[in-house]
Amino acid sequence: MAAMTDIRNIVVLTGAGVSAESGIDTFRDAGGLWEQHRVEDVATPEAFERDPELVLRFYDMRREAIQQKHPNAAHEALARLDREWEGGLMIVTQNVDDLHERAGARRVVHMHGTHLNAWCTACDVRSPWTGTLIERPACPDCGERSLRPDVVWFGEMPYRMDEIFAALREADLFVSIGTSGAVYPAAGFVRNANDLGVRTLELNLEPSQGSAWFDESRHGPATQVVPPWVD
Ligand code: BV8
Repeated sequence: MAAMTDIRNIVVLTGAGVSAESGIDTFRDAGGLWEQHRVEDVATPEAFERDPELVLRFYDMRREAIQQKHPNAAHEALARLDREWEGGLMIVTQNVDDLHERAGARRVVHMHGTHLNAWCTACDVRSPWTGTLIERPACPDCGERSLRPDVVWFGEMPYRMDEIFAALREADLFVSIGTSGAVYPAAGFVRNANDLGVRTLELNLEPSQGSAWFDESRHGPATQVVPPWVD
C-alpha cells in the first residue's frame, strides 16, 4: 500500500459489489435482485407483515445462492490485510453473505445482519438457520413459529453502529469497496470520515452516488482494484 506510512487504523466498508464476481447478484445492477422486486419492497418489516412467504422465499433463495458461491480475489486480499495489518482494522460489511469470513477475515462487522442466522422475535433469540425458513420452523427456545431472517431491513437500526463510529473516530483511512452509496447510514460514512479529517478512498466498478466525497477513487472490478491496493 503506497504511502501508507502514516496510516495506523483503517475502516473498510464493503457492499454487494465485493461479492459480485463471486456470482452473487447485487441489488441495483441486476435490475432488482429477485423477481423484479426492489429490495426496498421485500426488505422491510411491513413486507414481512404483509407477505411473510414472499420475504422468506427471497431470503431462502439468496441463502441457497450464497452457499454455492466462493470468496473471490477481493475477499482474499482483504483477509490478507486482516491477517497482516498490525494496526487497527474494521471490515464493516453491508452484505449478509459470509464470504469475508470464508476467505479468512476475522475483524468483520455485519452492520445489516447475516443470512446464516434466524431470529425469533418472540423470545429475541438468534440461532443458526436450519432448513428453509419458509416452513417457518418453530423456535428451538419458545416453540413459536415467528422466525425471521437476522438481517436489518429498511426502517430498522443497523447493528453495532456505536462500534463503527468509534472505529471511524480512530481511523486514519476509510476505504469504501463495491457499494452504490444508495443506503444510509452506510452511505454517509464517507462524510463522517471527511468531518473527522480521515482520508477516504473509493474502490468501485464505477463512480458511486458518493464519489464526489472521496479524496481518491479507483474504478474497476473489485478483483482487479482491491488486491493492488492491499498489496
Ligand atoms: C435506518 C440487508 C433508522 C438486507 C439492506 C431518505 C434519506 C436518507 C435515508 C433514508 C431516506 N428514506 C429512508 C431512509 C433510510 C433508509 C435508506 O437509506 N433508504 C434509501 C433507499 C434512501 N435506510 C434504512 O432504513 C436503514 N436504517 O435508517 O434506520 C432508524 C433510526 C432509529 C431507529 C430505527 C431505525 C437500514 C438500511 C438497511 C437495509 N438493508 N440489506 C438484505 O441484504 O437483504 S440494504 C442493501 O442495499 C445493502 O445492505 C446495502 O446497504 C444497500 C446498498 O446496496 P450495495 O451493497 O451498495 O449494492 P448495490 O447493488 O446498491 O450497488 C452495488 C455496487 O457495486 C455498485 O456501485 C456497483 O457499481 C458496484 N459493483 C458491481 N459489480 C462490481 C462492483 N464493484 C466492484 N467490482 C464489481 N465486480
